[in-house]
Amino acid sequence: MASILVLNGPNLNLLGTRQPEVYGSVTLAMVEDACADHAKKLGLDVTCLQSNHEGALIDAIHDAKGRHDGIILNAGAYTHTSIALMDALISVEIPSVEVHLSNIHAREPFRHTSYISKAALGQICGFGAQGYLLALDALATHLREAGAA
Ligand code: DHK
Repeated sequence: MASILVLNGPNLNLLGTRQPEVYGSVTLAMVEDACADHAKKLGLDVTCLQSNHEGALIDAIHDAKGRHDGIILNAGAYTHTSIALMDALISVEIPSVEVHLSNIHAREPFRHTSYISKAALGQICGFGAQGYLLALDALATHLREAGAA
């Protein structure tokens, strides 16, 4: 069974209470439960991790090599700043989908740039927590077409 790492970055542990008008009222635990349910329907295994620390996120991406077949990453604000996270994703060569709850392109200009996009298969943003499930669908299709699932 193909395995997917769902990785969330800084401040996403505060989902549910953090600016609900922007990020919604769903908690991270609810997002992770929904990912587990949806993955089961798709025949995928998921592991969920969240960290507020850039180095811990990089370590998680390195550790994913040989363990996970795909990565779903919401890097939070590191999306817009972290060349190191981009390099980590490129280095491990694991197919990745970038997710954001909010539509980053409709927000402040500094959120329009994503280093993660340069390393990801694609980006899903603006659909709230549903974005993670759409990312699972995208990865399931990608892995099936690549013969990896
Ligand atoms: C989450 C964050 O924490 C922000 O820093 C990004 C992203 C957007 C989101 O929409 O999920 O700019």
